[in-house]
Amino acid sequence: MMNLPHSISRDVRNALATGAPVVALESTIITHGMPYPQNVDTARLVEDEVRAAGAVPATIAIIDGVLHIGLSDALIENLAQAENVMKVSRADMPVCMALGRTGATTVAATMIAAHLAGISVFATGGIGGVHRGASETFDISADLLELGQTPVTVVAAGPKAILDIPKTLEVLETYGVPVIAYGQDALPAFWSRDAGITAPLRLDHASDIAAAAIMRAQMGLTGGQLIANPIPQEDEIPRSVIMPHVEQALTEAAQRGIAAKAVTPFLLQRIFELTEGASLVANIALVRNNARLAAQIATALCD
Ligand code: PSU
Repeated sequence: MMNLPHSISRDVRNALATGAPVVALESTIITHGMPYPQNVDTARLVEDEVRAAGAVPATIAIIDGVLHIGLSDALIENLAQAENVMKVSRADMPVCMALGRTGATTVAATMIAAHLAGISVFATGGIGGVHRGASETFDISADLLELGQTPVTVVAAGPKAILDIPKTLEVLETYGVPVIAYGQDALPAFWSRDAGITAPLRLDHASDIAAAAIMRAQMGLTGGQLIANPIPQEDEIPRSVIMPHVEQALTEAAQRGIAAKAVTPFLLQRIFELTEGASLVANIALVRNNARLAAQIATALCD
């Protein structure tokens, strides 16, 4: 980290130096996942959730080639309104930094940055995964491979319902990633609490999730953990309601030839329109809920 162009905010630096809990937060959700101004409002609310739960938030992004661990309010506001921000994953992160460009970090890139900075817990909305039709397109998010190799516990609300969820679980199993449902047997699916599939693992306490991460490190195993935290009951959109909109958005994406990095942002935007904004309300609620659990896990790790 020392030799990289980077900037660690004072709060985050102090917390890391004193062994206080820190939670990493991503920035693609700000630039490519939500419209302005809900994106900046959400980024602030999520940071507030982390602080209220007793941890320090570290929102991560690349600004003019500098890897920022912890963004000031002004930088978050600028990023939320900026245009032509790169969506940066493992493949493009060094290019973005070497050329002095601005990039929002996906789950994969945020895990890399968090690990470089010594942060081991990260909260997001949903991870990328195996897209429908992947047997033809080979569209599998780099997030999955990153989970298989970088030791960060990622708290998400389960794979997004736009994905092929059974295939996403298969790939995670192949990469040796524990997929742990929090507090229930069913795997949650982002906007809904139940993907209709039982999760491979279940844990009910943040302290157990922390203990599993520590055991993993002690065994010298690479890779992280995926915690699938169900959206709160009062905020969920049941599968029967969201799935017709998901199917319609997927059909439109195929008709328009949307591919690669553009797929997830396109689908999220179309589902937002088709649900008349309800998908965004649920998305905001689930990210906040994930931030709370991540702060509890980070605190348990410090204990
Ligand atoms: N969670 C959200 N909204 C998002 C994302 C996650 O609530 O926009 C982003 C994450 O940054 C994740 C990315 O890494 O979507 C997945 O993109 P892809 O499918 O292209 O790998």
